[in-house]
Amino acid sequence: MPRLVVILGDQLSPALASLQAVANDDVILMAEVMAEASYAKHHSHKLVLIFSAMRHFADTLQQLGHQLLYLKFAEQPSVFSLTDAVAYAISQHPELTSIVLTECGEYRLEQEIVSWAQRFDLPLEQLCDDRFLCSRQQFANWAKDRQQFRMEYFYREMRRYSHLLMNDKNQPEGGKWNYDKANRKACPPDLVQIPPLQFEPDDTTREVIGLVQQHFPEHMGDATSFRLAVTGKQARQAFLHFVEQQLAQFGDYQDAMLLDQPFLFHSICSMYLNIGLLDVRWMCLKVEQAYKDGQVPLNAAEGFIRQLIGWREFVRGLYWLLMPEYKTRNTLAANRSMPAFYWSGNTKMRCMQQAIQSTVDHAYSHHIHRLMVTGNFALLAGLSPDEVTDWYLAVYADAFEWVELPNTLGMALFADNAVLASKPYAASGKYIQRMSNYCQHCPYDVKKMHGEGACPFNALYWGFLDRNNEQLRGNARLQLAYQQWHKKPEQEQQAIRQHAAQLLIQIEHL
Ligand code: DLZ
Ligand code: SF4
Repeated sequence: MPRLVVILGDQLSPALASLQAVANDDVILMAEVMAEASYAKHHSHKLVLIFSAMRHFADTLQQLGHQLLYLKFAEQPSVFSLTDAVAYAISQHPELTSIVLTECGEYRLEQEIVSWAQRFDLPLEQLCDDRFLCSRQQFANWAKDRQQFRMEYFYREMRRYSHLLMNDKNQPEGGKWNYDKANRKACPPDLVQIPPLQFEPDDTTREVIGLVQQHFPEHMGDATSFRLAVTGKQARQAFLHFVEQQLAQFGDYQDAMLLDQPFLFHSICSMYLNIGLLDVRWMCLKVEQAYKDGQVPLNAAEGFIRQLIGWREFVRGLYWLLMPEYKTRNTLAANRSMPAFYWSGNTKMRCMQQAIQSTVDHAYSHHIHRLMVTGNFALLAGLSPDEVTDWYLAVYADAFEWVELPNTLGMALFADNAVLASKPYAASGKYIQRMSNYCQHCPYDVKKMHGEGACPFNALYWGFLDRNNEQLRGNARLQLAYQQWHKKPEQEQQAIRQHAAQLLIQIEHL
């Protein structure tokens, strides 16, 4: 009974559930299609990464002797979407009796996939994606009787379940579950940083770079500067390089930012993990081993493992639990259009310019750039969650909706009615000054609240609290901030309000 086994562009894992049971007469389908390449205006590096990694993965499947139908981009004029690709495969192989795939990562695509059974009149089997530690069903069980979903409690369960960084008595290594407070040091500008591994494009990648330049010339980034890993082997090399060279410092400096240092001590491996080139359990075991061998401190190992088995699994669980309604939320009724500089980096605000420039150059910026610079600005300025979430989904090579939407809509924009975060991550310029050296290189004055040359983050921060007073003043974690606001003389408050309003009028020119 030959089956059609569909492998998606973010399912490039040899251990994928649907590949485990492939029989000799099954046909594996992989397709580079316009619909997936254009539902967001993906960064050109993201397109090169996915297409090149798909082609390399297909080569491996072929070498293993599988029967593979691989459709290159624009090769078949009738194939625009994955549905068209399935139709084409069935027309070429009328002997196929069913369709199998591992559950996909986005609600949008899952809706399309479930329509295949009826459309093609074939049974459709969707397998659980066991590349995640926690299945959708397990998460739903965990969430069932809870009033509030807090990552910390979920994370503790995942630590017990995986037994990562747990001692013989099933207690957390070092006595504490979470060393978050030891992850927030500012980084001295002269600390030596070893950059992530880069890979020269091979013939396959060069061909894909040409394709992306030809078909997606308007998309962000210069495809010719692409130097990412495109195979599992390269991705593992890149990750081990991180563990050996950077992880020890990652613990202290994971929230730090430095001028012209887009990577600092971050692994940039989320983009490999999210398309299946790396395995989350293998990564965590390597990090745990580095700690056990005394190569990295506990705050580094725990901080890294928390991101993977805590945060990453938690946001995926919430996404599937709350979609599709989740995407429509806009708790603070924010509706301002995004200024054009989000696409170019052309702004005088040094912190924004740095975060956006590394996005343009590398389809990457690290979590504090995303949360506390570009995300914080979007929150303070009341930018439309629809537009902002589209931007994040498009410009980051690691962005798929299951991970991007909760991080942006919930964490950065506080638009999800406090499901993900218990308070908005709103901050004035002071936070950015503390965690970076950007303010020393900025024409704005971080100490000034209003008037000529004042740091825009300051007035926008107070303006945000003032504007959302009705909704936010009851939040226990904002009491101190509101007390500070109310302590300001009326005249000062008025000057800040006026400056904030002026900034929003001139937003395109900041
Ligand atoms: C993101 C992406 C892109 C750009 N292109 C393809 C493609 O051509 N073929 C494919 O199978 N998958 C692609 N993907 C990944 C899918 O969009 C992905 O499976 C969904 O985003 C769900 O996570
Ligand atoms: Fe950003 Fe304000 Fe600092 Fe300039 S002064 S870098 S705008 S926080």
